[in-house]
Amino acid sequence: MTTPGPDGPPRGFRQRRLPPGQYVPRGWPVLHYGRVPQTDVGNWDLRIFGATADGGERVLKHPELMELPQSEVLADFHCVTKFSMLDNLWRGVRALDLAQVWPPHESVTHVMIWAEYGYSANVALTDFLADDSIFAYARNGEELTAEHGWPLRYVCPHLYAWKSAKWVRAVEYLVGDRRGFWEDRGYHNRGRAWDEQRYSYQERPDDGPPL
Ligand SMILES: Nc1nc2c(c(=O)[nH]1)N[C@H]1C(S)=C(S)[C@@H](COP(=O)(O)O)O[C@H]1N2
Ligand SMILES: [Mo]
Repeated sequence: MTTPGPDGPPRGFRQRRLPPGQYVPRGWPVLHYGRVPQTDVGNWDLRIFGATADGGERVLKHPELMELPQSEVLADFHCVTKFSMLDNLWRGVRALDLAQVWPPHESVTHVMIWAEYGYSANVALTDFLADDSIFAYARNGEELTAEHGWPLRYVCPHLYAWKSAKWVRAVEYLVGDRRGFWEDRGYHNRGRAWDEQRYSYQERPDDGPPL
């Protein structure tokens, strides 16, 4: 992030801190495919499955999730449809902390984030374990609303926001890459915002599994 000078931000500050092609809208848009689920946290759980280190599967109820180390991540958020939200203070459980308690097998290369209604997004293990990768339940001191992903959404700010799945229900450790919902429907498999990896036609052979 650019640091403001002693007299405030230099000219063009807004422009220069945004990845190419992005703009800052008024307000926080709500964007997703399908309906907003109604969640009863009493019946909610988060499943960790696939290639776990010990081969087992874990199901965490909401209180168990809240017992994990809590963190905050300050980051911008970039949608591929070009809006960016600046300075979001996400609060939740970092993916790294989750992976420390329920580690992936050493052969794991990617992670699939699963959400309600079968929405999914794949991320490379290196992106999943990055410092800014967090399972969030609050933003800027306020609990997320249902339309923004409550009770739990994933956020990986350096990747386009379709990877930041709302209403997360499971984490699947993968021993090879597999495309998620949008990665299968025209968006870039990796989706790094600063490299403007928007569409699958931009992919090079090593960016993802063949379409
Ligand atoms: N479960 C789910 N999560 C999702 C989506 C979706 O369709 N379903 N859309 C993604 C897209 S494209 C964006 S830009 C962000 C938008 O998050 P917001 O509505 O909180 O701004 O959610 C992401 N997470
Ligand atoms: Mo998006």
